[in-house]
Amino acid sequence: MKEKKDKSMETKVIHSGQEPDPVYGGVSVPIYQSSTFAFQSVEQGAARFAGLEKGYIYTRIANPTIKALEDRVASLENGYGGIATSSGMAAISTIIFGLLEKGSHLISTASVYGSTRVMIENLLPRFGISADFTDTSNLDNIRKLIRPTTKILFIETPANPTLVLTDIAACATLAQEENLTLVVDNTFASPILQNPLDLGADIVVHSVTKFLNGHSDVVGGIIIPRDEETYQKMHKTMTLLGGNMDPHQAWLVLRGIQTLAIRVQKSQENALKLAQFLSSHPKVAWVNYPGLPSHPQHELAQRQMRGFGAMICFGLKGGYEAGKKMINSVRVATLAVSLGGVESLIQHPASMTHAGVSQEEKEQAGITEDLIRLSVGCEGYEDLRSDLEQALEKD
Ligand code: LCS
Repeated sequence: MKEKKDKSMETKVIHSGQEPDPVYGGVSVPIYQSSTFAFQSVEQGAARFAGLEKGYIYTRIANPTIKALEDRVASLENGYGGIATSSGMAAISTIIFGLLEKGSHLISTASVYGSTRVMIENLLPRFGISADFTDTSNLDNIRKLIRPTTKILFIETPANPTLVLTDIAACATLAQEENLTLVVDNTFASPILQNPLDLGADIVVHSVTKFLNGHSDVVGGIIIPRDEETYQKMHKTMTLLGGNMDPHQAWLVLRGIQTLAIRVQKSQENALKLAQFLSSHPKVAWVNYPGLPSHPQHELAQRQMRGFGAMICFGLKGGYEAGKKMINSVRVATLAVSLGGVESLIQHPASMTHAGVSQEEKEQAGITEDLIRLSVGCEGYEDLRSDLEQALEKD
């Protein structure tokens, strides 16, 4: 891989992991759409399996197109390497099944993506693994839950959908003291705005479906461990569980990532202005956006992020009923789940992305009935603002 360590993010998103194709010189990474790779001899095949000779064997284990993506994201996150997966959920489950065993305990941010919570709560007990969810923005909440069997501290910051932040460096210190593996879901920030490994985390995970790919046309995930030992463990677990990415999927994400820096820049500029617009609107009851001084952890956002991101959540004075009318009336933003694409998306987490989480747990996590989540895209600001304005008038 070309050495890009000293380069800016804007350069790394374009070049890291990518060399002109050694066969024909193609500037774009070729799609090696092959499930298997020929050996020149029995001896060579055996040497590759034994790890004595470098080279590809089988795409579930490794593939050149997927490797280019893994190297690029590892470079953006300053990690040892990357393990690309079929989805963000495949990445999260690989981490959990790779690190935990019967009797293990996990602590997680309460406001995490709905399926992350449902998976941890519903699947893990069948394997003798238990979990507690808490507001990880307060370190004392975490401390109180640590048991001798606690192995993972899983945090999502900014959190889906509440945009509550957790102090990554403080969690890293705690994790080190207590011998926990700190896993950070960095999907909402993207590596452009936040690098958890630099703040002491052990593993970063992304749903590449979101900002990394950025075009709402691919589902995928990636795991970036900080050290080689964890990388090897995660890679082995992924190949055994079988949640690998596909080469064509990897190629689309490689292409999407090349504009990550400029997309994030544009969408967060839009988001800050929209958050300010919503805050001053008479029908809006509250707005949560890390870039507003009113955000409870605005100071932490300035400290641990390089920008405030493109996600906003807010509630209307008329509550859920008013919110429903508003969401049904937007015309530029699209009513859909997911986030981080070039197009703005709006949704209602309590009945959509977090519908599987119980009422009591939603309340504990701050996922209120009136909460509307807006993923701000790269459209013209005035178009987005006037669209929200006309939709708010429908209430
Ligand atoms: N982590 C976060 C923070 C997410 O928001 C999601 C998906 C995942 C992991 C899982 O990734 P996937 O398997 O979907 O690639 N979040 C979604 C959301 O908020 N709306 O639709 C999906």
